[in-house]
Amino acid sequence: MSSSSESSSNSFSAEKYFATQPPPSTLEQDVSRVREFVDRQVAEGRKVVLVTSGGTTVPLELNVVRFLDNFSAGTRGATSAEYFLKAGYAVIFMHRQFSLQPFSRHYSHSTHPFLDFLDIDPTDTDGHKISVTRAEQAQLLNVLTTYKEVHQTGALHTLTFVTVNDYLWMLRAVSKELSILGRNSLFYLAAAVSDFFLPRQKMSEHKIQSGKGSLHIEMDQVPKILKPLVNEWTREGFIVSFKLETDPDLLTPKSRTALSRYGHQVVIGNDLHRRKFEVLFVSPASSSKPLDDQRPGDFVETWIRIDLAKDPSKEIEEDIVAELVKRHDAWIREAKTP
Ligand code: 9Z3
Repeated sequence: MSSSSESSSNSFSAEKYFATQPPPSTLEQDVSRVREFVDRQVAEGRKVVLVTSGGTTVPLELNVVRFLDNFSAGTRGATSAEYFLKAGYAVIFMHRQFSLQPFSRHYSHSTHPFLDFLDIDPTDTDGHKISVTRAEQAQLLNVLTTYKEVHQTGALHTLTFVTVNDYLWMLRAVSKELSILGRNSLFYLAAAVSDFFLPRQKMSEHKIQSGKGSLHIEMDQVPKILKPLVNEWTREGFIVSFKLETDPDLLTPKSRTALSRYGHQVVIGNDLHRRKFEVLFVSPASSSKPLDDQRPGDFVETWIRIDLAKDPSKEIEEDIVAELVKRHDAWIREAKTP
């Protein structure tokens, strides 16, 4: 597969993208449910966070057999969603189908399969009595109690995407719905989104055949969606994007570049191998300076670190969310100050 990552000839503007790529078939239905959810939160005076989570796919065929995927189990998004709920936010959890979700993530089939901690009572001759092993009871009770409370209060709404096309259309539609909340909305963009895609017009209808030996596919660049998100779709939302790198030397400069380019509130840089115990917050030192004229000193940079050796059950998302809630509250207060 060949691609030229720096080529601009194959980059789509957001406008061109939405004019040429079809929306997912369930979009209208999804959006009307989001609208109802948001209206309820407005009536109840809750702040709303959109959490995106998991990786997007890029199908190579219309009748899709093969696709390109982006790395993400959905841990960051699902864990953060729980801490936002705890902080009193209503959460729209927009996630990759089958990736981790709030609450059920504690019982992932690969790391903590629930069948392993269920017991069948041997004294029950019908074999109908099932119980939870003693060691698991406290945690399950805890998770289940919060899960039930969240469902009762209606503070969590879930949306599903698979492809990068689903993701882009949904993000645009949901962000427009959130604009009614003004500064009371927060965007937490933790999904791992493909930088490249294959436009529908270039896709093979049927499964690509292997008879010709090697495979060469030229992909186009996915539009930089943060730009219209910040400038058009939601002018007042507090926007937090994530930057994922594998080369530690690139983390700080790339996070700064993302912030300067789009002019939003926070970029959280994370290294693939260190993301569970350290992240870098980058935000503008001054919002008044022209974005294309910023230097390293124009950024405020803060590392959040946790010590997993000391406290293995600590989740860095707890500290990330606590910091963001503080900053979001300050952002809301700032608008109220004459
Ligand atoms: C992230 O960087 C997330 O923190 C992770 C979370 C994907 C690393 P897990 O779900 O992993 O806990 O397994 N997300 C953003 C990745 C991304 O695609 N960012 C774009 C980029 O780096 C900018 S929007 O260019």
